[in-house]
Amino acid sequence: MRLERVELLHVALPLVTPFRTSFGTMTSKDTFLLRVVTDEAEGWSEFAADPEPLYCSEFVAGAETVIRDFLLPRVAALPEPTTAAVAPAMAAVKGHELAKAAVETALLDAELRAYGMPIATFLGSVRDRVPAGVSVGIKNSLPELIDDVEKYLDEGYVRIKLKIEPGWDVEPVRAVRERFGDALPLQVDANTAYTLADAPHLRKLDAFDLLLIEEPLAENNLHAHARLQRRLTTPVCLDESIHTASDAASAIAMDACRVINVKPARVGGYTEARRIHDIATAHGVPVWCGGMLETGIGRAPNLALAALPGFTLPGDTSASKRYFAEDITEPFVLVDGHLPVPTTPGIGISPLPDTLARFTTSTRVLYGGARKL
Ligand code: OSB
Ligand code: MG
Repeated sequence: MRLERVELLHVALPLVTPFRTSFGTMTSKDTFLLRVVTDEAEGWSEFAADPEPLYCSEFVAGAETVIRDFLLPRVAALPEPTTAAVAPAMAAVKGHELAKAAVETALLDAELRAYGMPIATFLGSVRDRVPAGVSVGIKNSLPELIDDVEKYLDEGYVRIKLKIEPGWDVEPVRAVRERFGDALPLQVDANTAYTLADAPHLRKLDAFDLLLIEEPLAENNLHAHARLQRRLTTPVCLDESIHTASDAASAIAMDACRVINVKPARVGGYTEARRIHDIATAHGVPVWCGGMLETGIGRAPNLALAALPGFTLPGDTSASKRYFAEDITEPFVLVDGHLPVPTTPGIGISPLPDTLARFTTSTRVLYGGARKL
């Protein structure tokens, strides 16, 4: 397989409803897709972060520079840009996991298309559909929250995640438990909004039998998360703090978490995500697949990952209409609380050309000939 060309397409898709977290409010998904062209097939991927570095340190304009100036030259220097060779070639560049994931995934898509192999087969997926959870943002009032949760449960979602922050934590959890009962699979995500001094307050959540509390403390502070876990019965789950399989091994060894949110983008791509699944599963630590409000391009391969045997908790892999009135791919539709695992070669989906064109705000050639897009 020979790399001929890499194109970057900026896209902006309005969200059906603003999504508020402890780090900010998103009203649209503004990011870029990568399209790689090889002599054998083309491949697609989506950069998972946002224009501003509020969830993580990476951001759209920075990733574009990193990919163009540091990652693609290393990949282009390979005799063949196979999935096995790409991550090692990029390893000298520190960090930038989300940018690396975009490069690796587009090339993986091209390679698997050339083989005629679906990503689910490549990863070792064992299910043909995965249960869908939904992440519910911070609201202005409890009645508004209850209405939203009710709507999602009516649609069939099998697990609810509430975004929390100081001032919006125990009361919303109590309200949802009181209205929907103790059997509802329920979890919370703080996106680093608390400190260890909040441990006595966070302990109040133990009364509500939550599946987990996600990333309560500062990113990368495994020690603090381990100290918090000792004081909670609710399992601590890490998201932002896990960038590599090595981080996962350390966190598990320190009892800094009892569950891991695996976002392939956050850990540099699907090969590292698979390693984290393997390490966690060997230790009896459940994993689940998180999300970044991706379009169908990012969502399709996430569904394949979520079908691995160690993904025993429902993911934030929601249906397309939870995010967008119109997606740039065929939409993923909830059936009986589940989404289907894609079965066509590669990541299992392609952009719809006309729709993509409507949502594309600009394009660039990052590598290869300057043929008009
Ligand atoms: O922390 O899991 C998170 C969305 C954007 C950035 C970070 C997070 C989220 C979500 C929603 O919780 C996940 C999704 O539905 O895609
Ligand atoms: Mg999270």
